[in-house]
Formats: sequence, C-alpha cells, structure tokens
Amino acid sequence: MTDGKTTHVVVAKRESFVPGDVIHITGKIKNRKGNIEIVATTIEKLNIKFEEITMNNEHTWQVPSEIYNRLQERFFKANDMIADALTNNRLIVLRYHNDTDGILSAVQLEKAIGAQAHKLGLRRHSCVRQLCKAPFYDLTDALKDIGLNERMGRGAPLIIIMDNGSTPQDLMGIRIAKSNHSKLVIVDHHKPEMVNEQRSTICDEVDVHINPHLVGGSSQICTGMLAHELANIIHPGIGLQELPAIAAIADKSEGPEVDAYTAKVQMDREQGMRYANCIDYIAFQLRTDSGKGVFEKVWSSDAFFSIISGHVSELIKNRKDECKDHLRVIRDDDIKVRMIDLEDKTGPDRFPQPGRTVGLLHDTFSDEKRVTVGVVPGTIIIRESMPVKPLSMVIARLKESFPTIEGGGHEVAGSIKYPVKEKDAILKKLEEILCE
Ligand SMILES: [Mn+2]
Repeated sequence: MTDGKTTHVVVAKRESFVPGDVIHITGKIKNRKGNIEIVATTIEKLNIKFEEITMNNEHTWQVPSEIYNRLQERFFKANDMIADALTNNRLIVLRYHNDTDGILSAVQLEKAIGAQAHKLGLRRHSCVRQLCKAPFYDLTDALKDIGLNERMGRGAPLIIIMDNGSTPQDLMGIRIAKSNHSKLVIVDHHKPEMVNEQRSTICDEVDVHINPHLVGGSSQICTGMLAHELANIIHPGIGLQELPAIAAIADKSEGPEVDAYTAKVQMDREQGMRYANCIDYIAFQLRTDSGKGVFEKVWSSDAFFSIISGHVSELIKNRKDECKDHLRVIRDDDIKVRMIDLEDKTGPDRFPQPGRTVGLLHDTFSDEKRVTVGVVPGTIIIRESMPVKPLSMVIARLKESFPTIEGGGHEVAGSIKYPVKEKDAILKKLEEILCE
C-alpha cells in the first residue's frame, strides 16, 4: 500500500479489493521480523482518483523553491524506494563524489536513513556510504557494489549516487549495476545530456533522476541542497541545517535557495569555506576510506575543527605564496588569462592537490572575465569566472590538432588529459585558442 510518499505492507484477513483500488485504512502499525506491517482494522473503498491524494501531498521544503516543487514527484519516488528498501531489509549503498558537496550529501542521507530505520525499529537494516574515486560512477564502483551485495548475501542493493551519475561517463557503471538488478537513484546537479527538455539520457537508465536541469533549473542548486531536502522527507526533522549551506558555499552556488539556507544558520562564505576546506582535507587524508563517523566532527567538535582548520589554512597560505610569483599573464585585455606550471609545486600526494590549487589561485583575483590554467604532467586544469572560453569548445578545438587528448568537467571548470611528450605543442595551441 502506498500514499504516494511511502510504501507499507498491510495485512487484512478479509478483503475484497484489487490492486489499484484507492482505499482509506485504519490500523495498528507493528514490527514483524524487522519489517513494518499495518494490521488493518477498517478498510473502506474510496471513489476518488489516486492522483487526487498525491496531488494534495503539499510538501513544505526547508527553503522555498520553485525548482523543488517541480522535482517533488521525483523526491517522493526516491523516498518511496528508500522506504521500500528499509522495510524489505534491502542493502542501501550511498555512492558519492568525494568532495565537500558529495560528502555532505551522502552524510545527510546516511543520517536520515539511519534515524528512520531506528524510528521504525529496524535493527537489521544496513546502509553503507562509499566514495567514488573518480569524479563519476566508475565501472570500479559498480563492480565493488556487486561484490558488496554478494558478501552481504541479500537481494540486489538500492544504489543512490550523489553529486555524480548524470553524465555519459557514468553510463557504463550504471548499466553494470542495473544488470545486477539494482535499483538506482541519482541525486545530482551536473549538467546531463538531454534527450528533450525534461529527459536526460540517464533518466532512461535509472529509476529516479533528481537533477534541477530536468525542470528548468541549473547547477546552482547543488547536491548537498537536494540531499538535504530528500533527507528531510526520509526523516522529517533530521536537522543538519548547516550542511546545505556549507555544500553550497563549497560548490560556489548562488541563488535565492542558497541565500535562504545560509541565512537560516547565519553562515557567511568565509566560514563556509573554512568548513569545506576541512572536509576536503580530511577526505584527502583518508584517501579511499569513506570516513564513517569522522566528517561529523567538523561541525560537532570545536577542538577537532580548530586543529584541522588551523593546519589547513596554513597549507593553503603556503601554497598561494609559493605560486603567486610564477603565474604568467598570457592575455591582458577585457579577458585575463593566467597560466602556471605546477609540476614541482603540487601533485596528487600533496594538499592542496592540483585542481584545488588552481581554484585557490583563480579565486585570489577579481577580474570579471578571467581564466586560470594550471599544468601538471599529463593534465591541464582550467578555471573560468564565466564561460568566456567554454571548456567544451576549448577541448573540441584542441582535439582537431591533438586527437588523443581527453577532457571533462563543466563549462567553467575542468581538466584535459594529454600525452606528456606533446606538452609544449599542446600548450602553444591552448595559448592560441585562449588568446583569440
Ligand atoms: Mn557538486
């Protein structure tokens, strides 16, 4: 039985109803072998359409948003699937992009699902939070999820992918997970490949795709905000009100929803960034470990936060000092383009890592139209203040001369993989494109 929000098993001794009937039911909720069951005392058939009930399910969001209203049905369906997994004792896997926005998304759902299971008296339920190493739901992730499922010895898990999952890069992983009969929910704000105005190529592959791009919104509503709303549907009153604000600041999101979240907890950009930097640094230290119970310390323990935060700001300051004199201005008109070779300044094993270093340097300037480029062996990292040189265009142009390069990211932030032996020629061409 479903009310459009959740699904429940109902037990009745005598009934004359068929699936699809709309009924009004009263009864006692019981816990039966770890599952929730309603033992019906009265059942009455109603002569209304089911849609009339679900349409009247007016939902109050944590902050007002027209985009959320348009996504309401998708949110409810995702909640329905989570409730279903809980009551049927099905494993829930939370997969996420391993940055502040993704981590906070997954932590919020982990907390809400745990609280809801506790409320329902489900002791045997399991929900695991697992990071995605790549910035997408990789084949490796999908293979591990199949293995996880086998070890747990249960039906295929419900997989919820957060801050990843919307792009064609995710397709292979998603298809593998689906071939294992997993149900899939995507909560993401990255721009999907659209089939028409309301459908993405991913919509056809998964059970629910929650993404503002599907309802006329943009990436400005980040995953941490979407997950916050979903968490509050799963377990109303879950709290965690700082988290959508931190996620939004970390992802440089802007808009009325962001303002409402930050105002609610009186968080300014500077404070939000301090939290975000700590979360990213902890993720860096933990590497492939998902840090169960660790990230929470950032906002719950002042002692923990001040030690990490002090250390991180020193690392960031040192990196900026080390780099600032090595930035080369290659274009200086209405558009400012700066380039830096980071080969001996950073690397995958030093914090801040190359991508974040370029972001930090980019943020130290305030020219309205600016592009910052960082180069490490094998990778070029690009940040733009607005799509003055849309990344997809830059990549397409480079590919004309260097077909082996590979690029990815958003319009204003991304990276290009290149063969090291062609570095000089590629950088020369890149300069040419950026200076046109
Ligand atoms: Mn994000």
